[in-house]
Amino acid sequence: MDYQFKDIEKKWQKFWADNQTFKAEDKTTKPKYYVLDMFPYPSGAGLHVGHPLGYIASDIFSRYKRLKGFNVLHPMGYDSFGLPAEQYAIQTGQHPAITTEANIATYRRQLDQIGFSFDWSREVRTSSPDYYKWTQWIFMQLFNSWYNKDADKAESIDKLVKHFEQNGSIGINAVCDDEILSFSAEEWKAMSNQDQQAELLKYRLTYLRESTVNWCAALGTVLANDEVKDGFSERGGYPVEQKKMMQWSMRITAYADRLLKGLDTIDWPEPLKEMQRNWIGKSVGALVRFQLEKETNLQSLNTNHYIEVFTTRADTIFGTTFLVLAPEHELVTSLTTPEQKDDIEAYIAQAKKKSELERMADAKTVSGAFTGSFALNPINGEKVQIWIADYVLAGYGTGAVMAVPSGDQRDYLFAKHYNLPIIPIIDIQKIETEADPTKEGRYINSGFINGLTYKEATTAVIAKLEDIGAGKAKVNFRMRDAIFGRQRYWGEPVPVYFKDELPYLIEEKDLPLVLPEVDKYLPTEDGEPPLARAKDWNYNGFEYELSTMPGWAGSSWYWYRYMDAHNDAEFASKEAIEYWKDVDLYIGGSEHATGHLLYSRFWNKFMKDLDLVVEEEPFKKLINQGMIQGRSNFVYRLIDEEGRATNTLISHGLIKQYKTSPLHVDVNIVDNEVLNINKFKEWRPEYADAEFILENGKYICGVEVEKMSKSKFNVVNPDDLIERYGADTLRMYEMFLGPLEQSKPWNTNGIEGVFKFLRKFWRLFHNDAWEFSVSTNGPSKAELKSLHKIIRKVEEDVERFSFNTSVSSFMIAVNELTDLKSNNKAVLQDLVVILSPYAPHICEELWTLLGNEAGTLSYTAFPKFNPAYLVEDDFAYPISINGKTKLNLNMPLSLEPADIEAIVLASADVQKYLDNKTPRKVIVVKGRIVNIVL
Ligand code: ANZ
Repeated sequence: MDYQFKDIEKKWQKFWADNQTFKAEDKTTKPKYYVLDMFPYPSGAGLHVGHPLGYIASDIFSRYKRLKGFNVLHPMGYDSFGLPAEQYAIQTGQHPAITTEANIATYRRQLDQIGFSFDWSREVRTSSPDYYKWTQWIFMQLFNSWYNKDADKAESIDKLVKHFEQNGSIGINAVCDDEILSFSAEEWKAMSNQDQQAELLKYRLTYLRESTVNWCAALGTVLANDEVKDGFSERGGYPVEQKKMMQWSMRITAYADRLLKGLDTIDWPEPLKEMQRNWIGKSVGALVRFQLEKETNLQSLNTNHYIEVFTTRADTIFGTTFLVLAPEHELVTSLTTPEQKDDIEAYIAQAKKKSELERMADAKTVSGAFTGSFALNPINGEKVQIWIADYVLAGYGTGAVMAVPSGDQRDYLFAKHYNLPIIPIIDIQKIETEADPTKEGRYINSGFINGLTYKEATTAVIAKLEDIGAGKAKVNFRMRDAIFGRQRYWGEPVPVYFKDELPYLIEEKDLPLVLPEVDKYLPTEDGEPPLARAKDWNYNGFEYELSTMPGWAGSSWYWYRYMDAHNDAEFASKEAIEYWKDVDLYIGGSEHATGHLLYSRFWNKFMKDLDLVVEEEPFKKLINQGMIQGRSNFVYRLIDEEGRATNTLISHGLIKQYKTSPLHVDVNIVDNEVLNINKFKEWRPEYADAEFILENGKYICGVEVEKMSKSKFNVVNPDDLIERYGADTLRMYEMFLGPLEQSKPWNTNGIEGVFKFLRKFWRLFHNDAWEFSVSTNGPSKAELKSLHKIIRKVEEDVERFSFNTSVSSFMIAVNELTDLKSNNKAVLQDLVVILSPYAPHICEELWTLLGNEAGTLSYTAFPKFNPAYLVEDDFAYPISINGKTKLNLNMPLSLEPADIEAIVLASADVQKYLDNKTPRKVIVVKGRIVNIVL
């Protein structure tokens, strides 16, 4: 029978499902291997050909590892809370659970069609209560923990309370809020429960704090930085304000150093690690206190008679000519003199409209306002002006900087603009004239550090500051605590209720806290989140938290759930965690570099601290698959004299001769750049009577590579390709497109070649009448050579994730075997196993046809490579006479020189050249050459 991919693929997909072929074992002596894909958000649009790229690669790897004797865990699930379903719910009133369910069904159908070897028995959905019960449970553990810097790990809050009861706050070295109280054990015990709880909240790893957020009143919600553009919401264009709001946060900053160090222990792409390093942004510097000048209105300042700045360049302190505070800095009001009040207030109002991102990005336009007050440089006593400007961020360092116009570009621009002094502090001339061979630059105008290098100066200044009590060394991180709440409906409810305005956890036995029903998915009229609409929703009369968890909550631990997906007593059993440990290979898109991958590492480290998991890092090796770009096709409309596009279309090769305007055309009605004219006419009513100027009787379309998107009509749906060519062809073709990590355009044109290859492969097992026919004779050397070449190649390729290169090697192997007219059973059976990770359906079918007992080849052994078969047996010896090569003679490589000499001299062909002369000498170099000297 010819290659009937449709029947074959259906049959095997059903077999795998019915037999749970890919169910990973929980107890086995086999070594484990965990291959994870980033699970998808099930959107309404379904999969396009770009989505499965990473899944195909991970599937090949999983299947390969099974053949190599590993117990492979290769699960799949859905990150099913999120915005699109909610947005759709708002528009249509349809419950997001219903949309989500329907989308998941589409995804599942599409994934099944591609023949993935997922263990579906472990499927997870972040939006299902039996899953988010554990997301809520982990939140509770975070709430019940604090970060002990001395132990460098999270510990239980009970332990902290015990310490407070015995020793008060002395001896606690925690990552916590800035404004914590100092108290003795007695004072602690004397506090009301309310006050104690308020104090503990400053230590908890998840906590409520007033944070600055992008608040969009019209949408009734907080927006992420990338949802705000120029002070307006990206969606709807409503004004967005910087607003202080009580928000749940996660104290990820406690883990900054460990998140940084851990990067050195994992096998991830270097650019991705670098992005995380930048995001964490470790800065080694110093805190420096500038006393306020006496005239300043000190009464309203309480205790802070100084401004503290964070600097990474303490060495530049002699160049400080003014201070700049963030407009939100707490001292701004008290520092502002009556004369400057109007200026300062106007400036603050304007700064409020900009998001933090814009403030940082906007380096060219300088703006600020003078407070009217002065401070004193602690090192040289110089009096400097105090300004506010929005380039200083409230949330970084201390929210105040010492401005050094001769050292910092922004300070320089600012000084120029407002005519503030600039003091040069580095001897530039010396560097330029080679007088300073170190090229480091030495200090001038800098008192006791004059003549020192950067390193020496930094150390000297910090030592001096510490000496006079005006500063100290300080490491700062750019990373902030992560906001952990959204004022939206379709997310995990936070398992917290409020009593006397303080948050308390609900009891563990009351988990999951299920998302309540609401009449609408919008905020209430007075701006409360949608959960406020829920009727009779309270915890024994106390109000629940009304915000829900952010999108990243459910995805920050999901790989553990797959280890033990149906456990309702624990998020996963100890046993399962100890066996599976961590993810060996994680494949997904690079867009998650600093979000998901950072939060997951954070939660993992936290869970490790609590001994809930065993590994410090969750994902040992990570690969980012490249993007599949779209390949757009264009038709060209003729432009008439009045400049209007007409309904006459010019073929691409002829457009130089006309004035035309390009138009995207659906790639699905273009075959190898040739437009299907009839389908085009049917495509849109306005083209029904289009006319065409053709080349060689065809309309040729133009091509461009762009993002794959609906609006560009270049989306290729895997369903259509599977329908035409089958999943095995699609799988191999996606790999054939190029290296996995590289972005590349989709080009359907080559798929035919891959399909033909699979048919040719099928043909090897069949005679001319398409009857299955293999021979059981001993394989020839040539057959074994072809086979062992491909065994070695595929093994090497797959181990280094180079999937595209194996595809071409398979083609070569099949061509060689076809040329050899091979139908040797032993050889072909091994080939079936080697190819099966790439094209599993056809291989399973052939495996069965080869007479293997009904069942799957998934757990058979990958053929063993034998180098002996690759050793060349014969060698075409070049035979030269007096140093000139005359001919080649084939001889076995095993022959010794004496035998070779005998054969050569006996050869009639050689005799012709000898002219009946007796050679004076015959030189034989085994395996290289024979030279006859006459
Ligand atoms: C004086 C100085 C002189 C600085 C010089 C730089 C160069 P990183 O490396 O990112 O940590 N800075 C401190 N807090 C800031 C804030 N809240 N908003 C904006 N800028 C702030 O950068 C630290 C440097 O950025 C600090 O060192 C400070 O300027 C500025 F030649 O102090 B520097």
